[in-house]
Amino acid sequence: MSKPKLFGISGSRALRAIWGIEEVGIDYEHVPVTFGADSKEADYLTVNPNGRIPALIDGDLQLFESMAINLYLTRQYGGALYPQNTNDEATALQWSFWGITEFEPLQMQIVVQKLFTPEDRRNPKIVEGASKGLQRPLKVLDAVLENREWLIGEHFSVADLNVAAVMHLMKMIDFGYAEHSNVQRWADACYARPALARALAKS
Ligand SMILES: N[C@@H](CCC(=O)N[C@@H](CS)C(=O)NCC(=O)O)C(=O)O
Repeated sequence: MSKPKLFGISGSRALRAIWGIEEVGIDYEHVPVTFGADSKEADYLTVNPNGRIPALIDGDLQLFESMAINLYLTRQYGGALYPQNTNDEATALQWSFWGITEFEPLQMQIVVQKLFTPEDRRNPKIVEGASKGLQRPLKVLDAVLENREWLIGEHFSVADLNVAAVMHLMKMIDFGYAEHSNVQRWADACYARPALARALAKS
């Protein structure tokens, strides 16, 4: 069988899945499709009809959505990165959905303002509102991490991977977690993982 193919450049949400595949440590082909014109080409649209990155092909499986890709990769190849019982598996799903529903939309408002909007057209109220809104999920995460190092069990798992991967964009806008020291400690530990460094080194 041919190697799994992972589509998408690291300077995008595809980083989440490149980090995931680097964590599981399998041999794979990286196809650096950008989120511009090449993600709208006919060939790529047969892989991800949404015209977005990342996407994965592994044997007969074609998959889009970064959280789903990481859940699949860790279940299939990740050993202890994937929860070993139904309760922990449900918790990993919970955190993955939480990341992209409770955190990402607010985070993206700030990212769009700070990274993609010319300075003279930025609206500080949007950044202020989203930053305030983020305090709610951050408080939740901080409380959960109060007496534990990782989101599930005693070691880094796909739950940490998916949530930290979603939150990774906050690093690019220097959004710190000063009031949420448990989040800061956990984020520092996640972002120190060699697999992330390898993922960031990809085009
Ligand atoms: N929910 C998707 C989001 C993917 C996504 O929006 N990717 C962006 C790059 S950061 C993209 O491909 N944008 C191209 C477009 O929207 O046309 C996931 O997590 O995989």
